[in-house]
Amino acid sequence: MGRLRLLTGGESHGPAVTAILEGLPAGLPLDRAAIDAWLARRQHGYGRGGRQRIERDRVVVTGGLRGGVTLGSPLVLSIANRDFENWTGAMDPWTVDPGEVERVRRTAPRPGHADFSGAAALDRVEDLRDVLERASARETAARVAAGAVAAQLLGRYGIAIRSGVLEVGGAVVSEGPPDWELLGGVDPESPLVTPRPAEEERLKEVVRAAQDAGDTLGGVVGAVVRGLPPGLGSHTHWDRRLDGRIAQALVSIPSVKAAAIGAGIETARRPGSEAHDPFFPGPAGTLGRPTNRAGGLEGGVTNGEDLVVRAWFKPIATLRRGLPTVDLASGEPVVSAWERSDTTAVASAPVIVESMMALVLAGALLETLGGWAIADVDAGWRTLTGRIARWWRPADPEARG
Ligand code: EPS
Repeated sequence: MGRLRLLTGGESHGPAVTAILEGLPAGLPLDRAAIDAWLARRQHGYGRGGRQRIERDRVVVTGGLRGGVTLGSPLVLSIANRDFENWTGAMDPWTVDPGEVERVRRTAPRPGHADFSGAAALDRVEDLRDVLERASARETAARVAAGAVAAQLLGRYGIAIRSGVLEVGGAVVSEGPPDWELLGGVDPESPLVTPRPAEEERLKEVVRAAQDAGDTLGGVVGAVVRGLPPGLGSHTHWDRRLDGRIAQALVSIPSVKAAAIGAGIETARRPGSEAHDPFFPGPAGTLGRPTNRAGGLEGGVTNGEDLVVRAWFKPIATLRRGLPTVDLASGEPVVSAWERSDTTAVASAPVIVESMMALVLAGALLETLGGWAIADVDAGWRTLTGRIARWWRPADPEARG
């Protein structure tokens, strides 16, 4: 993540999930309410299961912050799992009750989950619980807390992100890459967080039908970042290219199976004359572009246009109706187990996508600007924006510098 490093830890029904964000400058004021607001967005949405009625995600900071201002040391962010109190016998880090451990033991892997593959990797096939607890998408709460911090750093320089759900279970709200204006239509309180809240009854029907059938649904999420200066990332080496770093960050979100930048999917089917974005002289010597098919990145480097991404989520792997599997203890064919699960978690996904984007982009921005004291980062911003001022202006005129 460029200059930022993120570690997360914690199991779904353990005491907490935790993020450690390393590489932030000292002197950055943080807004706790804004972090909690992002955590609440992640809990929101039509189609979630019973777990979200138990959890009330709030950030607890145990390092790297003093009086609401970063110290430049690793920032340690935790979110308690309220459900842990129902799981202490099985999940306490030190003392477990063998009866409880046996009660929650799983030996039949759910197809599509990490149950089998993770247990094979860690030699835990006799109890898949050891794997599924960590593979749970509960871990994304830690990413969102860290992402909300990264977004506050970006916001200091007038860089903002919008996101929304574009499709649910094949029901399309908006085809193709989204743009800033489209995502301005998202109401974060609407049931499915799409850019067309008036159409969400139709989508809720689709989710309800899947729920009734004991099935699950995926979807497509889009995000747009406005205000990024040209020149973040690098064309010089494969692992410095920002497009590759963004793709890795997005596909690492549980359930994401594909990611696209700009009109990446659509342009593969078009001739070059309809795939690229011509330059033309803009006002006062700036560069203008009539289109943004590249989605804000060329050669793995930001080009000053809006950065546009989409992520495709597969349906949740825990189905009430189950899927055929094999009990690894007996070798017998069985149907995968279900206690509770989400029918779709796609409405919680936009803020997770924003978080991963914010982390990668804040890391890239810090890499370019340099400085470990916020005053030096601000000076780096002024130097960069001054150097490129002939052809690029910040979207937000209030942006520092
Ligand atoms: C998840 C299973 C469900 C989800 C969970 C992810 O939890 P449980 O097994 O406790 O019912 O609710 O997501 C969260 C807890 C969350 O906060 O997003 C899974 O197996 O990945």
